[in-house]
Amino acid sequence: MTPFTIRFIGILILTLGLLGQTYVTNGAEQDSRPNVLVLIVDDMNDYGFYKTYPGAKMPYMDEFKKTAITFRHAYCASPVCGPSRAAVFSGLYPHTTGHYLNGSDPWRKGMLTETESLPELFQRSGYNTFGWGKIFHAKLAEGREKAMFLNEVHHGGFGPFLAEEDQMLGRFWGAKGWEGPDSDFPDVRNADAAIEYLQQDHDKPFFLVYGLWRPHTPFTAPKRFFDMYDLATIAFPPPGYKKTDLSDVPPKGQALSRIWGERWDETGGSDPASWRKLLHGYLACTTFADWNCGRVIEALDAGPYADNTIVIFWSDNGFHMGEKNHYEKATAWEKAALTPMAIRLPGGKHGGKVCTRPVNTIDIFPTLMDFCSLESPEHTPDGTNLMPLLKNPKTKWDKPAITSYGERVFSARSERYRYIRYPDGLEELYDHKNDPNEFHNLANHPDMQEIIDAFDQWYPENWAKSWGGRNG
Ligand SMILES: [Ca+2]
Ligand SMILES: [Ca+2]
Repeated sequence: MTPFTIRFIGILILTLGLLGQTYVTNGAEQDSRPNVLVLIVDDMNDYGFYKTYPGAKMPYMDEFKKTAITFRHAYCASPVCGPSRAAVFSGLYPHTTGHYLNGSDPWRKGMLTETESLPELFQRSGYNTFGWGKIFHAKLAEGREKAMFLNEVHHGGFGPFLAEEDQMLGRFWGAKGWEGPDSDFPDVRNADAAIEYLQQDHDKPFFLVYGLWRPHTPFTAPKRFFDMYDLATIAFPPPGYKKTDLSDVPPKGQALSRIWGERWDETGGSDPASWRKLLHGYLACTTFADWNCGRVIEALDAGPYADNTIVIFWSDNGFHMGEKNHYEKATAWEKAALTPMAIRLPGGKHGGKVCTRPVNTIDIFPTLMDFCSLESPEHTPDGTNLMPLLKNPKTKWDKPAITSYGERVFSARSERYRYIRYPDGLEELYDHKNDPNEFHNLANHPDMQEIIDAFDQWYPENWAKSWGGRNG
């Protein structure tokens, strides 16, 4: 090493040291903005969270709800993983971006390549950002993940997969308890990482995202979660199932219900034993996800950030387990659009309250912008700032929650009704006050025209051309 090199390194160390000092001092003295903990579950429907399925168990979230505002009518912008998450993290609807389907490559095609994401906005606004697990369900452009999260994100994946003899319809299906260690599950390892982060000292407020891979298929979880249910006595069929339900549904709706036709035909209505088994698996995976989220929340509560953190729990979409003769998501009905969602304010303000106003997970973006005093992004998010509802969950609210699945597959939910319009103009309308399972399509009832007209004003004028992708 030459004397020059030694001197240069010395100056570098000194400079970095001074920079570090300034940084910490500023952070400690000036920044009292709240931390943010985001918990995302994958494909979790209303069964356990909203108690629509008798006996579905979510003990940890039951406790959490006592300290949070539960949004009983929360809906996703898209009823599948990738587009739903793209909408939340960009604040833009699928009909704005053209990303309606899984596999549309939302972050590498079209306007989202140049749209600031929520984690990027947090980082630019002076937050530490930490992401772990399933977050986007889509590839990001080179360097983009680094611009979002300070850590190197560990994703994990859908595994572990069941042994071939236990699979049904391929490796993504099947239902059986896992005999190996808990650590075989990415959700467990990722929760551990989030817990560790919550116990560390941070020089700035943080934005932490923990994304789970369950209750998404394959339906496997540590065996003890399967043992919490008795296969022989679980409620069966699910309360929302009616064999002839599709008779009053327009052809496009019927087609969506058959998007994976053979899956339902082979292991559903014609094979109740397999259907029951899958239901058992879904319940077990729901309870497993509840446990993982609960561990992270308990760590938050036991650590230094308990009182200055906003916690947001949501699922990227709902899930059919036979309702409308369909498994999974990718429909315009309540079962796929409704998502568990609860927000705990620092200090647990309004804990235990239930907000019945229709909201959308896309509203998270503008809400956090306001709540955490973030910089303004260049784009204007489509969602609605939920601050009025966080201040008073009974605030008057006229806007319905919009969910779409493909160009002009429009669905909207008010507090009482769900309205659906397909590209050919055919419609469905359900009155949830009298028909919570959406059995009776009232769209052609003459008394309902006024209700339909009210929804019509929310029908988007422009529908971005689809970037394609795949069904499901
Ligand atoms: Ca999903
Ligand atoms: Ca029906």
